[in-house]
Amino acid sequence: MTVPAPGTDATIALGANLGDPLSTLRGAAAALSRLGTVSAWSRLYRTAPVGGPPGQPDYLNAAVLLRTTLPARDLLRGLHSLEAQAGRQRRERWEARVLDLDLITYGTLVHTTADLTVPHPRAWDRAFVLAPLNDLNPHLPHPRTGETVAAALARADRRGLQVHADTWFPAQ
Ligand code: PH2
Ligand code: MG
Ligand code: MG
Repeated sequence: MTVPAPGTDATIALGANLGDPLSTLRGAAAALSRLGTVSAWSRLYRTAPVGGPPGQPDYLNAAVLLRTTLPARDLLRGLHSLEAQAGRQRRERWEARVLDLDLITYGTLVHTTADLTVPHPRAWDRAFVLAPLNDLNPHLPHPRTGETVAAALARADRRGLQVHADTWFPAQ
Protein backbone atom coordinates (compact mmCIF):
# COMPACT_ATOMS: atom_id res chain seq x y z
CA MET A 1 0.00 0.00 0.00
CA THR A 2 1.28 3.47 -0.75
CA VAL A 3 0.43 6.28 1.62
CA PRO A 4 0.10 9.65 -0.11
CA ALA A 5 2.46 12.35 1.13
CA PRO A 6 0.68 14.86 3.35
CA GLY A 7 -0.22 18.24 1.92
CA THR A 8 -1.78 19.75 -1.16
CA ASP A 9 -0.87 19.48 -4.84
CA ALA A 10 -0.15 22.91 -6.29
CA THR A 11 0.73 23.72 -9.88
CA ILE A 12 3.35 26.41 -10.42
CA ALA A 13 4.08 28.09 -13.77
CA LEU A 14 7.62 29.32 -14.40
CA GLY A 15 8.62 31.97 -16.91
CA ALA A 16 11.72 34.00 -17.73
CA ASN A 17 12.81 36.23 -20.61
CA LEU A 18 15.73 38.29 -19.27
CA GLY A 19 19.27 37.31 -18.33
CA ASP A 20 19.98 33.60 -18.72
CA PRO A 21 16.45 32.13 -18.59
CA LEU A 22 17.47 28.46 -18.70
CA SER A 23 19.85 28.64 -15.76
CA THR A 24 17.42 30.87 -13.84
CA LEU A 25 14.61 28.35 -14.35
CA ARG A 26 16.86 25.48 -13.31
CA GLY A 27 17.88 27.36 -10.17
CA ALA A 28 14.26 28.19 -9.38
CA ALA A 29 13.17 24.60 -9.91
CA ALA A 30 15.82 23.42 -7.45
CA ALA A 31 14.86 26.15 -4.96
CA LEU A 32 11.18 25.12 -5.13
CA SER A 33 12.11 22.06 -3.09
CA ARG A 34 12.35 24.45 -0.12
CA LEU A 35 8.59 24.94 -0.42
CA GLY A 36 7.55 21.32 -0.93
CA THR A 37 8.27 18.25 -3.02
CA VAL A 38 8.38 18.66 -6.79
CA SER A 39 6.71 15.50 -8.09
CA ALA A 40 6.43 16.26 -11.82
CA TRP A 41 7.74 18.79 -14.29
CA SER A 42 6.74 19.75 -17.80
CA ARG A 43 8.81 20.09 -20.91
CA LEU A 44 10.42 23.47 -21.52
CA TYR A 45 8.75 25.79 -24.05
CA ARG A 46 9.96 28.78 -25.98
CA THR A 47 7.07 31.23 -26.35
CA ALA A 48 6.47 34.59 -27.98
CA PRO A 49 5.66 37.29 -25.39
CA VAL A 50 1.93 37.84 -24.84
CA GLY A 51 1.01 41.43 -23.89
CA GLY A 52 3.36 43.86 -22.21
CA PRO A 53 5.66 46.44 -23.78
CA PRO A 54 6.77 45.68 -27.38
CA GLY A 55 10.21 44.36 -28.26
CA GLN A 56 10.59 41.86 -25.42
CA PRO A 57 12.67 38.71 -25.92
CA ASP A 58 10.91 35.34 -26.19
CA TYR A 59 10.14 33.57 -22.94
CA LEU A 60 11.08 30.17 -21.66
CA ASN A 61 8.05 28.68 -19.88
CA ALA A 62 7.52 25.49 -17.90
CA ALA A 63 5.41 24.19 -15.01
CA VAL A 64 5.88 21.90 -12.05
CA LEU A 65 3.64 19.98 -9.69
CA LEU A 66 4.52 20.73 -6.09
CA ARG A 67 3.25 18.77 -3.11
CA THR A 68 3.31 21.20 -0.20
CA THR A 69 2.23 21.46 3.42
CA LEU A 70 2.36 25.28 3.26
CA PRO A 71 -0.91 27.21 3.28
CA ALA A 72 -1.56 28.90 -0.09
CA ARG A 73 -0.66 32.38 1.16
CA ASP A 74 2.69 31.20 2.55
CA LEU A 75 3.42 29.33 -0.66
CA LEU A 76 2.76 32.51 -2.67
CA ARG A 77 5.04 34.49 -0.34
CA GLY A 78 7.71 31.84 -0.86
CA LEU A 79 7.37 32.12 -4.65
CA HIS A 80 7.72 35.90 -4.46
CA SER A 81 10.85 35.62 -2.35
CA LEU A 82 12.40 33.21 -4.89
CA GLU A 83 11.61 35.78 -7.61
CA ALA A 84 13.29 38.50 -5.55
CA GLN A 85 16.35 36.30 -4.94
CA ALA A 86 16.66 35.86 -8.71
CA GLY A 87 16.79 39.66 -9.06
CA ARG A 88 13.19 40.29 -10.12
CA GLN A 89 12.25 43.97 -10.18
CA ARG A 90 8.59 44.94 -10.36
CA ARG A 91 7.92 48.10 -12.31
CA GLU A 92 5.46 47.69 -15.14
CA ARG A 93 2.77 45.04 -15.64
CA TRP A 94 3.84 42.24 -17.99
CA GLU A 95 7.28 43.74 -18.54
CA ALA A 96 10.23 41.46 -19.31
CA ARG A 97 11.42 39.65 -16.19
CA VAL A 98 14.26 37.45 -14.97
CA LEU A 99 11.83 35.13 -13.22
CA ASP A 100 8.07 34.77 -12.82
CA LEU A 101 6.67 32.07 -10.56
CA ASP A 102 2.87 31.93 -10.67
CA LEU A 103 0.66 29.89 -8.39
CA ILE A 104 -1.82 28.44 -10.90
CA THR A 105 -3.83 26.00 -8.76
CA TYR A 106 -3.71 25.01 -5.11
CA GLY A 107 -5.64 21.78 -4.78
CA THR A 108 -9.25 22.60 -5.59
CA LEU A 109 -9.13 25.95 -3.81
CA VAL A 110 -11.06 28.86 -5.34
CA HIS A 111 -10.10 32.05 -3.57
CA THR A 112 -10.08 35.69 -4.63
CA THR A 113 -8.74 38.39 -2.33
CA ALA A 114 -6.38 41.31 -2.89
CA ASP A 115 -3.33 39.30 -1.85
CA LEU A 116 -4.19 35.83 -3.21
CA THR A 117 -6.09 34.74 -6.31
CA VAL A 118 -6.30 31.02 -7.14
CA PRO A 119 -6.72 29.63 -9.65
CA HIS A 120 -4.61 32.16 -11.52
CA PRO A 121 -7.18 34.36 -13.28
CA ARG A 122 -5.75 34.11 -16.82
CA ALA A 123 -4.18 30.65 -16.75
CA TRP A 124 -6.92 28.79 -18.65
CA ASP A 125 -6.66 31.27 -21.55
CA ARG A 126 -2.89 31.21 -22.04
CA ALA A 127 -1.17 28.57 -24.12
CA PHE A 128 2.20 29.35 -22.49
CA VAL A 129 0.68 28.15 -19.17
CA LEU A 130 -1.64 25.45 -20.55
CA ALA A 131 0.90 23.59 -22.70
CA PRO A 132 3.23 22.97 -19.70
CA LEU A 133 0.22 22.12 -17.48
CA ASN A 134 -0.95 19.67 -20.13
CA ASP A 135 2.37 17.83 -19.77
CA LEU A 136 1.74 17.53 -16.02
CA ASN A 137 -1.92 16.49 -16.18
CA PRO A 138 -4.21 17.04 -19.18
CA HIS A 139 -7.22 15.98 -17.06
CA LEU A 140 -6.68 18.65 -14.39
CA PRO A 141 -10.01 20.47 -14.09
CA HIS A 142 -10.29 24.21 -13.56
CA PRO A 143 -11.33 24.34 -9.90
CA ARG A 144 -14.29 26.64 -10.63
CA THR A 145 -15.46 25.86 -14.18
CA GLY A 146 -14.41 22.20 -14.40
CA GLU A 147 -12.87 22.70 -17.86
CA THR A 148 -9.85 20.42 -18.23
CA VAL A 149 -6.42 21.70 -19.18
CA ALA A 150 -6.57 19.67 -22.42
CA ALA A 151 -9.89 21.26 -23.43
CA ALA A 152 -8.64 24.76 -22.65
CA LEU A 153 -5.41 24.16 -24.59
CA ALA A 154 -7.41 22.95 -27.60
CA ARG A 155 -9.21 26.32 -27.80
CA ALA A 156 -6.16 28.45 -26.91
CA ASP A 157 -4.06 30.40 -29.42
CA ARG A 158 -0.93 28.27 -29.69
CA ARG A 159 0.90 30.44 -32.20
CA GLY A 160 4.44 31.35 -31.15
CA LEU A 161 4.76 28.33 -28.86
CA GLN A 162 7.32 25.56 -29.43
CA VAL A 163 8.96 22.84 -27.35
CA HIS A 164 12.48 24.04 -26.54
CA ALA A 165 13.70 20.99 -24.57
CA ASP A 166 12.22 17.75 -23.28
CA THR A 167 14.39 17.74 -20.18
CA TRP A 168 15.65 20.78 -18.35
CA PHE A 169 15.05 20.03 -14.69
CA PRO A 170 18.16 19.82 -12.49
CA ALA A 171 19.17 16.39 -11.17
CA GLN A 172 17.25 15.39 -8.04
N1 PH2 B 1 3.96 36.19 -18.72
C1 PH2 B 1 3.27 37.31 -18.62
C2 PH2 B 1 2.88 38.10 -19.78
N2 PH2 B 1 3.23 37.51 -21.03
N3 PH2 B 1 4.17 35.82 -22.34
C3 PH2 B 1 4.81 34.64 -22.42
N4 PH2 B 1 5.08 34.13 -23.61
N5 PH2 B 1 5.21 33.95 -21.31
C4 PH2 B 1 4.96 34.43 -20.07
O1 PH2 B 1 5.33 33.77 -19.05
C5 PH2 B 1 4.27 35.67 -19.93
C6 PH2 B 1 3.89 36.35 -21.11
C7 PH2 B 1 2.85 37.82 -17.31
O2 PH2 B 1 3.30 37.09 -16.27
MG1 MG C 1 2.81 35.52 -14.89
MG1 MG D 1 3.62 36.48 -11.63
